[in-house]
Order: sequence, then structure tokens, then C-alpha cells
Amino acid sequence: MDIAEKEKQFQDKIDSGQKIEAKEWVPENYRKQLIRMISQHAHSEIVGMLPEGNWITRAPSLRRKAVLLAKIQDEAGHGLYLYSAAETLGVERGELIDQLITGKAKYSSIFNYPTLTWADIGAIGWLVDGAAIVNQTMLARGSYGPYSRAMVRICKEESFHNRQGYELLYDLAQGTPEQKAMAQDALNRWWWPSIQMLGPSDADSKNSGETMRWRIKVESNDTVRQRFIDRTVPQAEAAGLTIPDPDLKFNEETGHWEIGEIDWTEFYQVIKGYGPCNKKRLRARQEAEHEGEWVREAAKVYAEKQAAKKTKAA
Ligand code: FAQ
Repeated sequence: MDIAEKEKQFQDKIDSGQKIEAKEWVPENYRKQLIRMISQHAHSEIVGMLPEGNWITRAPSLRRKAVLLAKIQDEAGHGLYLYSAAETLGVERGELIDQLITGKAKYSSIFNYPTLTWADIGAIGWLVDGAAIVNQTMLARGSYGPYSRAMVRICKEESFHNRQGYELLYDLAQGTPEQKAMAQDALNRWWWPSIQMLGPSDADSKNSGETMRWRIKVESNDTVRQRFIDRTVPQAEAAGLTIPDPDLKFNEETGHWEIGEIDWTEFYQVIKGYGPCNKKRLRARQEAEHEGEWVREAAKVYAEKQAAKKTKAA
């Protein structure tokens, strides 16, 4: 069978809604796009632990600390899942980590912002996990089996993250005037980066044509963003908080909330490495890689010894 025929059969399979599984023949660019997206997603989960990790020792109660710890551990689990999903496409985890720590690979723009107050922990759960869930429930319908199935469990855990963040911020918003101001300040700083994290507008999204044709993504960046906005604005109102957008208005005809202009210059600056915390995040991952070297070495030696024992016994 020639390549054109193989590609046609592949596209037919995708169009009929079937999943593609590991080791099946896929066009080279399908493989590349998936590795790109899954590895960026994995890196985001791991780097995403840093801003929240900053508050573990300062959580205001044992309950809040236990919840935050559980959430951050979940994010580590998501990262490991996703590296495994990427590995089914024939790439080594070490290579992907190397791309992260040398600054070649992207991770989500949102994690390059600082967590200045405890309210930021609420804002991350509510807004960042909220945006991630809306995107990931869409990705769970995607064509690549190992990635889409990973999304199912990840989304369940993100729902808990989202809930705890909203509850935290809601409680602050019902508290003293200082607590309410802290909650509002967190919303002010995290709203626009959360809107941006869902990717460039459809007109500027260079990968969407290919990834949507192959159903890696089944909806566009703007569609997902609108769903996130529509579900989040009423939640802000219920908590007595104000979305920091003077142009925000509800369109009765379409049934959607319309927002003001997104600052794409800021977004592109952040993804090029010039956000407030890019350098700090990268340094933290480089240090972790360096400090963990002896663990990897020990694990390797142990595995080699076990293999030698088995060969001897056989
Ligand atoms: N940050 O052509 P498109 C989470 C890049 S998980 C940085 O539209 P695409 C959980 C994009 O890579 C959050 N770069 O790209 C959590 C591309 O550059 P490239 C992460 C971005 O792939 C919560 C270029 O711009 N989620 O939060 C961003 O079709 C709390 C052009 O863009 C995922 O990774 C960005 N925000 O659509 C953890 C989900 N947006 O690669 C801890 C999987 C775009 O060509 C605490 N990924 N770029 O050099 C996706 O769904 C997609 O990749 C999009 C972007 C929707 C993010």
C-alpha cells in the first residue's frame, strides 16, 4: 500500500470516530503533533506544581494544607501519566525532560506568574484548573487512545482541584473586607492569563488546522475559551467578585458572555520566555534534575543488578 492510500485509510478511521492506538501506523506529522502537545502538557503539569508548592508551608489551616498537598501530588501524577502517553509514540522521557530543562520545550504560559498571596491558591484552582478542565474534557474526545483516556482520570481530579479553589476564594470573598480585597486582587491578576492560557485566537493558531483535521483537538481554542468564560462569569458573580473587564457583557441573542480585547502581546512575551517567572521556573526544574541524578543512577544500577541475577538464574 502506498503512503497516500495509508493516509486515506488513517483519515477515514479518524473521521468515523475510531481511536488510534499505540504502535498503529500513523502519519509522521500526527506523531510529531501529538508528541509536541502531550509533552508540553506533561511539562505544564510538572512546572505547574511550583507556584502552588510555594504556599504549602504557609497554608492557613491543617485542612487547607492537606487539600493543597493532595492537589499538588495529583499534578505530579498527571505529569507522569502524560510522559507515559508520549512514550507510546516512540520518544524517550529523558529526551523530553531534556527539552524542558534546556528551554527548548514550551509549557503553559500560566505558570510563569507568581503566587503573591494565599488567595492566589484559590484563583489557580478555580481559574487555571477550570480552564484546564474545559480544554481537557474536549481532549478526552480526541483521536489518540492513550492520550484521550489519560484525560478522563485527569479531568476527574481537576474537578476536585477546581472545586477546592472556588471554595477557598468564595470563603475569602465572604470574609473580612481585607480578605475580600485579597480575593478580588487574585482574580484581577489571574483572569487574563487564564483566558490566554487556552491558546492564541483561532485566526493565529498555526497548529489547529492539522490537529483538528486529525481530531487531536476536537474544538478550536476560541470555542473552548468561550465555554470557559460562560461557565466562570456566573461563578464570580455568585461569590460577589468582579471580573476585571469593563467591556464584559452578556449577549442575549447568542447566550454568551462577550469579553474585551485580549492582550496577545503579553501572551507572546510570556511564551517567548519573558514572563515574570520564566527564569525562576526553569531554574527550579534544572535544579530538581541535577539533585535527582543520584536517584536515577541508583535505580539504573539496581535494575542492571536485577537483570544480571535473572540471566544467571536462567
Ligand atoms: N502556553 O497553534 P496553537 C494545567 C503555543 S494543564 C504556552 O494554537 P495548539 C493543569 C503552542 O504550543 C495546562 N504556549 O497550538 C494544572 C504553539 O507553539 P508550538 C496545559 C502556548 O497546540 C493546573 C503556539 O503557541 N494544558 O493547567 C500556549 O494547537 C493547575 C501556537 O498555538 C495543555 O497543555 C500556552 N498557554 O493549541 C497543573 C493541554 N498556548 O508548539 C498545575 C494540551 C499555545 O507550535 C496546576 N494542549 N501555545 O511551538 C492543548 O490543548 C493545546 O496545545 C493548546 C494550544 C490549546 C494549549
